[in-house]
Amino acid sequence: MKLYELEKAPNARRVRWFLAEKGMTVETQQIDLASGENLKPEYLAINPRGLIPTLVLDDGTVIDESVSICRYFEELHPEPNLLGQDAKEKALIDCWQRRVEFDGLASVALAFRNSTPVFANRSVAGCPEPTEQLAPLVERGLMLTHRFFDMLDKRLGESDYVAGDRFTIADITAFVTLTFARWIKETPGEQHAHIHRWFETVSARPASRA
Ligand SMILES: N[C@@H](CCC(=O)N[C@@H](CS)C(=O)NCC(=O)O)C(=O)O
Repeated sequence: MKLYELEKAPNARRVRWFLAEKGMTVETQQIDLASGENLKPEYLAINPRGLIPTLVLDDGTVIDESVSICRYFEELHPEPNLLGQDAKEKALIDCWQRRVEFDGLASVALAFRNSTPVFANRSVAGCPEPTEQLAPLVERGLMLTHRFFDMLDKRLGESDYVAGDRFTIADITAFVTLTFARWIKETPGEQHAHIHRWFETVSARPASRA
């Protein structure tokens, strides 16, 4: 199997980190988003959505969503468990993972894609048609990012990790979201003490450097 990805890209980092937690390695190929390699016919023949990460299995099956790729690896290598052990834990981890992804990662991406010069006219990831950057969407993305910081801090005031008392995929998505937010110069403030405590703990994991 082969994983198409880009070292710098937040979604690709989620998958790399997940693999590193499990001590797994797979063949990878870097796809340069800045130069638009993901929108060239060669890559669109692999993934018509023009997105990374994309996992292609030996039988040609294409899996092109980060969490679905992680789910596949979890089935292959169940330990350490990152997606939940029983019905309740699986549902809660999925719930927090999705909250962080939709409320946090997507909000940072909205502000980033609509403001970064390298994506001028490419404000929608994977879209080959020109998509102009829109200032109101930057404003919206920033507002939602701040709301996300408040929500995450409140959550981490209630539990050690995002989905409960242990490290899971929800922490990977949240941590990657916070480091991605630095690209738009947004960081949690002094009032977000729970985030800072958790961030320090999670940064100490060797796989966080994957
Ligand atoms: N929902 C997808 C999102 C994937 C995504 O947006 N990837 C970005 C890189 S982080 C991308 O491929 N961007 C393409 C582009 O910049 O045109 C996932 O979770 O895998």
